[in-house]
Amino acid sequence: MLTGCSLWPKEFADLYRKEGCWRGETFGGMLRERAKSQGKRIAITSGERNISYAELDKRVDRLAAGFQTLGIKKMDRVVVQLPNVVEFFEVCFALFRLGALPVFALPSHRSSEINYFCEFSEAVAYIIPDIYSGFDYRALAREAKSKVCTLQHVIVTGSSEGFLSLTDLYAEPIMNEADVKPGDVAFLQLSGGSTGLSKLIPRTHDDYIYSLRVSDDICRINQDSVYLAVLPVAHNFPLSSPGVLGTLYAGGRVVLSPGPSPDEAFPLIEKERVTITALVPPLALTWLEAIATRAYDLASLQVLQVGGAKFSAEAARRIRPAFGCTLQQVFGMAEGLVNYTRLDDSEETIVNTQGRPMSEYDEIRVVDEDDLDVKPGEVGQLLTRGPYTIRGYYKAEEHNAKAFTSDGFYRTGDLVRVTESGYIVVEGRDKDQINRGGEKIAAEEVENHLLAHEAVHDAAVVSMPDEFLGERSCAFVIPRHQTFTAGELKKFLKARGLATFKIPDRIEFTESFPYTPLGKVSKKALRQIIAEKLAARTTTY
Ligand code: AMP
Ligand code: DBH
Repeated sequence: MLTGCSLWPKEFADLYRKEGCWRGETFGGMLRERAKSQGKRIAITSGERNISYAELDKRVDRLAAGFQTLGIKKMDRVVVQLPNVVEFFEVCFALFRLGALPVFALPSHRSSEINYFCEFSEAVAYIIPDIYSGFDYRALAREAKSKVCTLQHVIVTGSSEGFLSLTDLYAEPIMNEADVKPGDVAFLQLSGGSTGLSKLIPRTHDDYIYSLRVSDDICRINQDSVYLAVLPVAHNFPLSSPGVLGTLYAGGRVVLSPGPSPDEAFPLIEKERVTITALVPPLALTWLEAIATRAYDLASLQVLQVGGAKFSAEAARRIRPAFGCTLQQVFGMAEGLVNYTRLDDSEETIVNTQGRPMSEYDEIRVVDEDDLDVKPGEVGQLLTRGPYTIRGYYKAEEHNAKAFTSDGFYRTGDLVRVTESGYIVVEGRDKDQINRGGEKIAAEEVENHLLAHEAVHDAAVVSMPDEFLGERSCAFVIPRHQTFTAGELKKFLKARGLATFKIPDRIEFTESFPYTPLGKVSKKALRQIIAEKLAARTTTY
């Protein structure tokens, strides 16, 4: 057992097993089984490369042997920061087979996040590309290596510059397999966070594979499905809802897109006869714009999933006419609960709701500030518990006491209402977070970085409305004395190694903050101030 994790109490674990949710599968075993039953079929397409299930299975064994030679063993944590490349899969499955735990960093994370993930998870290894999207990840590795004492290995795909090269690690497979149990934690996923830094989310083989199986069923993923990965695969949505892992679970084919733009994705949809893909709302808007002017044949596309942030009903309504396929709204979270609109739902349900829980064992409550159930149809905070929703973050006892109820419900921080037919409509948020087109920003994390500047007396980060991204971030800053510019402050944050998407889109200097009657900074009032300012600007011009 990984220490620092509170998993499900025995009576729930017993129930989920008895009901057949948890069937005792592991990721290592799943790939082995697919390689046996359909070894010749293609698992992953990347550029001109097609990798069969049998080949993937073999390469995973060889890489696991290489990792083992380095001393990587069961329960070791390994920060994996890879884009949509085949190596992502080989690395993850090799670690799964050893019972070592990938910690899923996103390609957009920088030293501030990476040092923290390595340090907090006491990672023994960090796996990166050499250069991706113009950024040299080896610089991040050099910093992490000098700061984090547990970090023994940096492994690079491509030119390794003195670090270990991933290619050199593939070795003769070792026959004795690690004793990986289905109830073991398989990896640590990231939460967007609402207080301080991102929390780490322990997901077990049992619970995650259950979520894949149900997702596959709802999204009708089978051997003939072709899933195009356009979002970064380490993100929970393209990873599991049903995403790349759900596709592999069903024996389908994953096609890796090097990027999310229509110019990269549309030709791939045509060429590879893609049947399903997943987007965040701003990307869906970009694709809607592009489709009118591009002459690609996208007729193979059956389902376009949109999730990660609220998709407006107006944009949702345009999907079917533009793409000739079914829109599926997906409202999920790396902590567990995923809601889907069903493929045969009415257009009104698909356009106007964020779906309903995928599993009959998902329990949901909508509550007021006193944790009392609101009346049916009223807005409240969504609480949830179930066979694939965690009972606690990794090594976060104090935070867990607040983030979960005493009877194990996760407080999502989402304000929702439930329709008469049991569908969820997301109405807002009761957590100190900005959802920038699907990328989550914990306000407190950015505020702490701002406060590290000697000239900043106080800082408060809030969301501001944005037509394209839904929300952008705005930092209200009270300067201490000397004058400095917003540009300088942004540069300061960048130099501190903060991921670019977390750098405030706008900085407002002010002399004081509005306060609530209880003496807390009123973020609601700040949101209103900036929203009004923006609205005034659009009406003036
Ligand atoms: P995380 O906990 O970091 O995985 O982020 C999950 C959060 O993203 C949810 O709690 C919601 O706040 C937000 N989210 C995900 N999908 C949707 C959606 N379809 N509509 C609105 N919000 C969403
Ligand atoms: O935003 C998310 O985290 C998310 C969205 C859709 C998610 O984790 C998921 C589906 O599984």
